[in-house]
Amino acid sequence: MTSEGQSIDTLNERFGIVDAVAFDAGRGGLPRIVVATPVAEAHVYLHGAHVTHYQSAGHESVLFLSQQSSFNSGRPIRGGTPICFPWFGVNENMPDAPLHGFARTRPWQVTSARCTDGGKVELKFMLIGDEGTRAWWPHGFQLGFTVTVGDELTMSLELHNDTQTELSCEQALHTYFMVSDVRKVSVHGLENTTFFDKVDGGIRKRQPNGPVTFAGETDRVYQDTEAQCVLEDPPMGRRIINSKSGSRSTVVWNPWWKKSVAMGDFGDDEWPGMVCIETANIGHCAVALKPGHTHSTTARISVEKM
Ligand code: TA6
Repeated sequence: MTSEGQSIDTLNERFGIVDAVAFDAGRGGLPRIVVATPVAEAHVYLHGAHVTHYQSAGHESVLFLSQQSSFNSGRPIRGGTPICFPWFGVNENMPDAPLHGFARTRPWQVTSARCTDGGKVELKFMLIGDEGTRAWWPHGFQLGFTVTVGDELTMSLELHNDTQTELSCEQALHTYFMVSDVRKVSVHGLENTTFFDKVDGGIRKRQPNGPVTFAGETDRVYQDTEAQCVLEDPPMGRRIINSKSGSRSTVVWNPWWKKSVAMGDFGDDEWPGMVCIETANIGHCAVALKPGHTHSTTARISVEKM
């Protein structure tokens, strides 16, 4: 029995937890899970299994969500953590294919909701390859997604290859972080790392021995890195720590004003308030999965005061 197409009442009967987990009709009427405990709160839409909000007790909200975002089944939500799968960016072989793959615009099934140790809430979702996905990507697959909400936010993609052939795919947890002003923040952890600069023809460069700072549109794919990234935001008096496992690419992105104006689902003046740090596997760091094997890609997000 899947959760797809089930009513909000039925979802609450099956997966709701008093004083912790409730389903409601979110923006655009899309089914949404609201997690609210003394430790933290979060919102997750079944559309794309999309985490749109996370805030731990004693801290400000962590994720950016555009006020102009679409909330309908045909479009991705702009902000939070879109799941990019099974390709990242433009699909070179299919120019009319959806940017960043299909996972973020498919309805995911809820498979479990439970409270765990330390007042955490664990939510599990599943996306299984079907006729609709095979139209874009001719492979069977089972893609699990586990969200753990507590004093940290942990998101884990578990890709299982249930076919007889090797699978190769790209993926990203494309997280948008809320910041005071992109011109006043810095991202530490990528020092001396090779990256491909999508703002400069995709050419290969090397990060200097210093943090990433922002003085214009920034769109970089850092490769062969498993490093933890620390987003320092002095005006907000906080550090956001993005630790990861099962990921060898990290994307750093801010559209700046010109690209923001060109995006209909992103406010012209929203660009100073966000930075994407994306836990990914892209290009030569794509995932190659043998039959019967599983690959997990995990982002663990925490906040500390500066
Ligand atoms: O991750 C950075 C990026 O690839 C940018 O090039 C920009 O396209 C961004 O993703 C947003 O993609 P979207 O499909 O959400 O507009």
